[in-house]
Amino acid sequence: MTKTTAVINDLSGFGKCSLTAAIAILSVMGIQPCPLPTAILTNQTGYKNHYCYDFSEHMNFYTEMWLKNNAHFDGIYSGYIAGESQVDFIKKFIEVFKKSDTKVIVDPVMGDNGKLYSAYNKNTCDKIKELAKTADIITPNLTELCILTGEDFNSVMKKSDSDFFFEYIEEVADKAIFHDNMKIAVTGIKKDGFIYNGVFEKGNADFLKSKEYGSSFSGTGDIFSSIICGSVLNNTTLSKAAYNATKFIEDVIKETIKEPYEKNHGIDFEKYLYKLAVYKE
Ligand code: PXL
Repeated sequence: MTKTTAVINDLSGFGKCSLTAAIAILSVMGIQPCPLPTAILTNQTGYKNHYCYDFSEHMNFYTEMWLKNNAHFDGIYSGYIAGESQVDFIKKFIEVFKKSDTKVIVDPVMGDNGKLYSAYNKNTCDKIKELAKTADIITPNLTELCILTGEDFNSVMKKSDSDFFFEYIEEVADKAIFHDNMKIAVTGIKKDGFIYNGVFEKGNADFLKSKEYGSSFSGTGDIFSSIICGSVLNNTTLSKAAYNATKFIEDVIKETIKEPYEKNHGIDFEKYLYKLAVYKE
């Protein structure tokens, strides 16, 4: 039977992020995404202008109706939220729907490049940390890892020239392994002109290298987390999943920048989704 995952994330008209990325990627990987929107936006918030419709007041109906309809989820995967109260909602949703065979993947979306996204503040971040503690897998970028562990992003980046940078990142990541069975995949670790994603679990760390193409594109974190979610539900190890996600994103960025691009629009992943397909003739 096709596996299902609840996907708690926003729906943005432009930006190729959040639900737009998750629905496409999980579907091609043979997983049924069940979207639960946190907000509906004209476009992601990095553009000069955006309008956001906060979906909070409708979200309880999903829990209520899905419970009445006996919904079962193999995965619960959360991402961008429109406000603090939604974190409590997600925690409750997990309490209601997490069964012994359900994997919880929390992408603790909060910011990038050392800065918080416009809809986030310290309180939201504190709450997201509590949510992250309930996950089996979290997928922060380096900025979000710093927020989760109380490190200062700029101080961490100052160490990136050191030969011991990866050992240092491992120490930081260890602090975000909030319970024994938790695994972390960290994106956007920049060193010496390359960009690395790291996979960490108790006593084990692995870094996956890719070329850095200069620009930070909208939605790549969501593409990464969605591939992790789909892979893990397909019983792939986290290291292999992170390797595949890193390679996919690197390949797509390489194609995207062959033509004029705008980083807010995201990357041209649609044409390459077939590479993630579980069923190939
Ligand atoms: O990709 C992260 C993200 C998701 N959703 C919205 C965003 C962002 C990042 O800016 O604005 C609406």
